[in-house]
Amino acid sequence: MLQIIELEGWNLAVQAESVQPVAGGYLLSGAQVAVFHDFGPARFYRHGFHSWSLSAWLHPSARLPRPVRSDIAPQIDSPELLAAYPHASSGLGALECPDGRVLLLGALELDAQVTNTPPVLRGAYAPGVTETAWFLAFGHEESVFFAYTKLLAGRRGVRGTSTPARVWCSWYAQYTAITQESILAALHGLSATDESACAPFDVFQIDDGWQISHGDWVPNYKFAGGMDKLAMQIHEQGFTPGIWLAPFIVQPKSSLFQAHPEWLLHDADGRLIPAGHNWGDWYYALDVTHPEVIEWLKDLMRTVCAWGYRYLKLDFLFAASLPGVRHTPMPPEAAFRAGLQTLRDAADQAAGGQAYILACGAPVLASLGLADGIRVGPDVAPFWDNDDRSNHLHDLSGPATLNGLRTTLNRLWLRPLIHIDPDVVFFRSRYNLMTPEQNAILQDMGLITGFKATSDLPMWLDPAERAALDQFLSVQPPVQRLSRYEFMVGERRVSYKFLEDEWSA
Ligand code: 9PG
Repeated sequence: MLQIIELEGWNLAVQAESVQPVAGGYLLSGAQVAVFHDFGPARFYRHGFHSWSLSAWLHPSARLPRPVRSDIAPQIDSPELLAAYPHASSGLGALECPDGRVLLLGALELDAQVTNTPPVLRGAYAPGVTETAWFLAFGHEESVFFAYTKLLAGRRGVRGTSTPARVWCSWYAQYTAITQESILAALHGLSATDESACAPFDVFQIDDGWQISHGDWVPNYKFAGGMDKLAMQIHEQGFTPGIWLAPFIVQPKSSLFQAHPEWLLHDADGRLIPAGHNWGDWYYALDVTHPEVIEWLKDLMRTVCAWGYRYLKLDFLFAASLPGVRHTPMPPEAAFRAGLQTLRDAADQAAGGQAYILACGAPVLASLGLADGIRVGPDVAPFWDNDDRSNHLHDLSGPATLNGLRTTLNRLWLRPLIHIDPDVVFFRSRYNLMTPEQNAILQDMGLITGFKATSDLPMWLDPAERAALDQFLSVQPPVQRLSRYEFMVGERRVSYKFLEDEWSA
């Protein structure tokens, strides 16, 4: 049916199976819906598929070429969205009409995309999706996004309502070069019993570099003392032990890859589908609907929980959603969510409900209600931009503080549903190429999201930097959003206006 809706002077024609007014907007149904508007050229809110995928308000004149490297497409965004980049959006999309108010079209079920083809905003569910509800709202930006979160909360659930833990994470200091000794040195440098203690952290998290390979989640030669002993030592220093895993991906060098090629996602011709390229090789994805894979995943959760880890950073999770032939056929986000549900249930059971799951590289809307926290942007880095990736390869998902801030800022609306992790901030000037202003604006994002993490090695910080870190961790100033790009953080006005109308003509 086609229904005409008049919204305070603006005309919309809505094509859907049904259109029904609800609080704050309309409920639509239909595998395909279309909203015809008379806004003229309008900014478009594009929401990326997973943690690292570009989310931004795009000016109608924005020239944003498609990322060059199609071979690593799933690591950047969903392959379907990249086909219509950047005017296709994951789950929801929005337009800013000339008076500044916002029209939002948001899916209430998984596996949907919204595309901007002026003067039409289209919503489409993936083939095979049978529940096809949408929310359409018009009004002040913050209120329409908030109304959408309320409906998502009812459908998918809410986690992460408490104050997020303060996390020390090993990644952004030593990357994969961590050793048992370097981890212990950092631990003792941070611990409360140390004279020069600076750090009221809650979680001490070991990142990538401890395992033999992605697939063989056993400690490598650098962690010969065992991960259980390390968890005990972390616990003894008063921190919750945290560990990084990428449970859905498999490297060719792993024994898992050799032993169970049939567990990996293949295309219809039986060829392996690469999930991406990192650590110097291609990596592949598990079919998380395969009964033996499900058992293996449960076992992995039992193992790390039995070692004593309670904060689980589960990374590269998008891999479960690749298009491919599955043991049990299902659309991409549904497959991912089934895999995350397996991990959630197994971790809850093994840790008596005390496991915290931070989803990373994860389909965002499909993680709601299952993960406690989610990374909402690409990796930050001790540098501002990533010229090769951003400007030459047109890929805005690469590690760079600018990329992290941009996508995080455009996902702040998710906060009522889940802890949103903007990634770490830096207090060190050592091994840091950012200006004091760039550092400060990144630190402010930690305060705005309330998710506070750093990787700075305690011995890298001078006394003033230690004091600044201590202040950051101990004091939460009130935060008020003044506009899309401006905030009051305590008494300070903080502006991210440099993110407004990037790439416009
Ligand atoms: C460990 C890291 C850290 C980090 C995660 C994830 O597109 N890329 O090239 C790309 C590289 C690294 C990456 C994400 C994307 O980092 O976000 O916090 O845990 O893995 O390997």
